[in-house]
Amino acid sequence: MEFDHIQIEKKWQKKWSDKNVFKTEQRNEKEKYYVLTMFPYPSGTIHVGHVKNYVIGDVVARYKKMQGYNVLHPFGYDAFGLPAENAAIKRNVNPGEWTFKNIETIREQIKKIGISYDWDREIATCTEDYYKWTQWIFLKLYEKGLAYKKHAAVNWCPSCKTVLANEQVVNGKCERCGTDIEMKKLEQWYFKITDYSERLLNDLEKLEGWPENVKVMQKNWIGKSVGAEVNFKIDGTDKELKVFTTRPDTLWGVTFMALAPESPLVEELTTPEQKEEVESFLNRVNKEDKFKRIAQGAKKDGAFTGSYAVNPVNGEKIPIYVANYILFEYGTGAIMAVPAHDQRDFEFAKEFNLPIRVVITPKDKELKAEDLEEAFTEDGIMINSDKFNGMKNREALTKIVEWLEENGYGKKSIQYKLRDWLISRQRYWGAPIPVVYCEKCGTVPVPEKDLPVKLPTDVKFEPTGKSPLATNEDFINTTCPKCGGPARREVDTMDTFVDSSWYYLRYINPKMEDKPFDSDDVNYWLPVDQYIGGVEHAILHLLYSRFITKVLHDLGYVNFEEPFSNLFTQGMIYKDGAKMSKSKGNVVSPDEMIEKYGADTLRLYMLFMGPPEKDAEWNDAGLEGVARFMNKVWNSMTKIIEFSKDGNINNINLTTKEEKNLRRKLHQMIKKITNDIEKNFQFNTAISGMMELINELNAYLNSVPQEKWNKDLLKELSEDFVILISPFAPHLAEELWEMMGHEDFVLNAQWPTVDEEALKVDEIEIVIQINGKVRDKMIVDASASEDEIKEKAFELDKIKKYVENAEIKKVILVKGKLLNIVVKN
Ligand code: ANZ
Ligand code: ZN
Repeated sequence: MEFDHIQIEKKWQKKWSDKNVFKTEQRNEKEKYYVLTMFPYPSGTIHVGHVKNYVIGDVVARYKKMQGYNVLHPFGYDAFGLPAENAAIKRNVNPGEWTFKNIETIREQIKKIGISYDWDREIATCTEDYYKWTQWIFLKLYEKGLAYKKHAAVNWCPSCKTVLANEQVVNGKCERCGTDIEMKKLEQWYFKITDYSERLLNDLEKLEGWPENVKVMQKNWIGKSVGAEVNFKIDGTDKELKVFTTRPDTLWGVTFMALAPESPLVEELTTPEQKEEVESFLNRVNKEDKFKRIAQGAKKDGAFTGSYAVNPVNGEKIPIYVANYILFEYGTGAIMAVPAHDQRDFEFAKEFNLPIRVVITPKDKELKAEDLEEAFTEDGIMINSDKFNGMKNREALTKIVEWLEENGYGKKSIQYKLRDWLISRQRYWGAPIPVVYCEKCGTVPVPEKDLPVKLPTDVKFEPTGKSPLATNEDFINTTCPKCGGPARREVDTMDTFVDSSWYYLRYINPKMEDKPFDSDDVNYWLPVDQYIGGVEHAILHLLYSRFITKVLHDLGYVNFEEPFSNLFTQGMIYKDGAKMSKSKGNVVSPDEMIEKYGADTLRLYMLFMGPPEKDAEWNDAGLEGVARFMNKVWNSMTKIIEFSKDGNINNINLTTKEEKNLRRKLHQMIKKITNDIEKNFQFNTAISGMMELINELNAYLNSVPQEKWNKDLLKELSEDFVILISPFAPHLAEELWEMMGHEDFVLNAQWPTVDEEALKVDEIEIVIQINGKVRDKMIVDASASEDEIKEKAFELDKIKKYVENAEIKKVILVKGKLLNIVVKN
């Protein structure tokens, strides 16, 4: 019989759907297991890279289900966002129409792959019943003082015509379209994620099931620095210039101060004589890209303000500069510069001919400023630092901070690189920010009962830089919920990362109307036991989700503080040596592969390509190989299923060596495959294990005449094998399972357990050495005693001739391996 994948896959997909087998019970007596794969942007069709993500999740879900867990495995769409809007503008259709069409296509694609999603829980973030609750989350943050509006210089993509979060700017370019970012001053909404910096950092430690590299990325993104804030008097005034430094031990080496160009102090401190020079610098710097300007190795530029600061440690007067490498948004927006020990200060000092003073020197020699070719940034011994001379700099650092505090010159300070989350977008296809502006009452949040603030459909997409919502007068003009007077609606929409920061909670109660979710249900299902997705979301999405979870925890809506217990980041699939992309024309579509080879073969191949966390190259020949294996499985299984139908797996008698070997292999492979799935997602080696087992089976079938086949053993083997392969190739498995006469689905079967008895080896090979030289080997019973082994060895022809006429000095047995005979001739 041929393996007819088209017909078989269709048949089972229909049965699964008709019987709703993937439906999850909301609660039952079983232990719960929540497996989640990152949901896609429905911006077109999915390619095999997505498929890999879903197949990994599906293997875990099906495996856990057969292990007896109550498994939740949901799917949805991150459906708001720029791709939909841009595509819609290009095609002149409503983004919603375009999005829902894509959703239809993707759903059909996924169903053809046989992923075991509970489709009753499907969500799309762009539907009213979803974004209503995204707006609700905004209101909760607003009530808590965690959503606020401020004027700020923001990253502006002139091509996408929208503001971008710092996180969406890569090397000064828009993450999406690659256009150079400009700075623009706008009033924007922010979420105060910085209130949670310390917790977001510390709780990383609890996430034992996360890859180390992802935790490091999060840690660096939060960027905690411990140091001091030091107050410098501004000479001739009673004003102070505060700086943040991680190196208070270098205070005696300060030779100039520097302000960020954006600092309001620049205007205040610039003397009339220096005005021209400073202004011409500011003109230059305004044209510079902010990200390039502060990058390591960038050319240092600046100007002297004409003012001086006084160093609190020694009363020295130090010139105050404005410099291009100082960030306004970090620390205090001003620094104390120590050119001898900070590379950027060193470069600036060289450029502007400023003094360099060494205050830390290596143990063995004394560093001279004139010998420095770059800053000395290592630890060492304090010099030129008054009473701290001779101390190790790290020890001095602590003492200096104490001394600063005692004298009111400064205090210990902790800074984070993490900035507040800018959530305003001047775009249409997102959740409207639920706020109105009233002339009398000011900013007024929309009351919960009036949610959702619906996205109007009648808007114009004009590249003005303003939100398209601003073009709909009916939308903008409203009444104030507080005083009933005339008010205007906020026209910005929320960053789509807000939508995806809580979607894993909505899956629990996807249709709930009066609440975003039920706390008891969520507390049962969460945290997610296994989250699976691409490493490209290692920073933003995960950080934002962790933040929102913590806020909801603090508000009493959930009882956990981390949303994802275990995280798996899968590798990408390359084609022709490159990342798949439409523009390169190297996208492998799953539909075509399914048509030709079947979903099961595609699934198996995706996981056989290599360890799933590694990138892998698509290879048609590899797929062909897997297709041949599938046929082999089909042929050998169909051969034995009929034959062993009336076998009894509870009464297996093994008489021959071949039977024992085959059953040992089966249980070895149950053990191995279970282990490979359980630990580190080693699906590729699990599949190799299945191949090995099939080869062993065929060897048995070919070497033993059919009338001597062990029915009971073959029944056990075929049942167990079909269960083992079912998470990987579920359609094939269901078909074979049905052939065996089972009425229920294989998905509802129990994962096989290892019979340790079967693993036992009953014969072993012993190598025999005479005076350390290998002379022969023999097979003995595993239970043979030492005397029996000796006796048998002495009877071997090759050994006899050495021992017969010699004096036996010693016989040493290394159990299970080796017999060493020492003789004297
Ligand atoms: C004096 C000093 C001496 C510094 C020395 C370093 C080495 P991280 O680790 O990134 O927190 N700095 C402070 N605020 C800054 C700003 N707004 N823009 C640019 N640079 C700024 O770095 C902290 C160090 O970066 C601070 O410590 C300060 O330079 C500089 F041998 O102070 B340091
Ligand atoms: Zn009002």
